[in-house]
Amino acid sequence: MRNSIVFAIAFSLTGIFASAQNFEKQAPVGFDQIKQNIPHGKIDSIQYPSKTVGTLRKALIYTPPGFNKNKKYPVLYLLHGIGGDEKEWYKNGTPQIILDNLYSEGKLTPMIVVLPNGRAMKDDRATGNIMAKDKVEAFAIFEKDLLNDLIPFIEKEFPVKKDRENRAIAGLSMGGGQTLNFGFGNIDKFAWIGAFSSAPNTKEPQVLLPNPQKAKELKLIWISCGDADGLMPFSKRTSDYLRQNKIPHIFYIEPGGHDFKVWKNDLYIFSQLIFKPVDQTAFSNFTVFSNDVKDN
Ligand code: FER
Repeated sequence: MRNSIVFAIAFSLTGIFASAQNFEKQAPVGFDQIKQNIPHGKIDSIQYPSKTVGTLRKALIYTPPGFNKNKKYPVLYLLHGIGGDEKEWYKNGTPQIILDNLYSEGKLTPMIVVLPNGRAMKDDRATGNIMAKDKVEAFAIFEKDLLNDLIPFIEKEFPVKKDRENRAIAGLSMGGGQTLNFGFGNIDKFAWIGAFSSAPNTKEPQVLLPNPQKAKELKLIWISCGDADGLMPFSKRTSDYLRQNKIPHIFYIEPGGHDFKVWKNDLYIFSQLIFKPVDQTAFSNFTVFSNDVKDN
């Protein structure tokens, strides 16, 4: 009798743990294919005055299907890589298709997505030597442009929620480094961070987060990288530091290299996790403990 009670309890606990594993780790076939019979969101170009750069700067903005000006939405700032600009995600990652499809399945909290140009300089096009010192530095200067120019503009012109719990930042490669640098550096401004395949612009962990316990205020720290990506050490050292300091986070190592196949998958999963209650106990289902991962 007693044995069967113990067995029953153990069995139901297995069920709880099993259900916590119901994270989709790979987007299903067709997730990025346009569907005609569903409602679609809208992509617009905007321009905002930047005191930081001294120019009018461009960004794209995606408003969700059924967008209603009388409601207020959380905002995701989604950042591009070293070879891109405000159109990189749109052209290569089709976030509007991925998110439209997720909305049609009821899998997202309605949000506005802003696609900025993260190279904060007068000529912010990805032309010439994209690795030039001033161009790389412009990715760091973007922190000021984002906080002091773009976010205030979005909050003035669009119906958005303005507290940190309704503001997320994510990005790929240089944009992943920006996400970690700006996200950890401004925990009072962002509660959700998603760093995809972060680049060498990522600050060293102790500089990034001198007071690691502060990171517990974040709702979600997502760090991901393709298993064949040479930039893996920048994600791994960040995750190692968080783990050493017992900061709950997702470290998701996925099949793939440094490309949009990986980043589209990241957006597909990350977008479903934000602006919702989070179950941090389920994070370990994503995490391959980084001791098991070889440095490249
Ligand atoms: C570098 C290698 C890669 C680097 C930046 C990158 C600034 C960025 C790649 C990307 O954004 O895709 O040495 O230095």
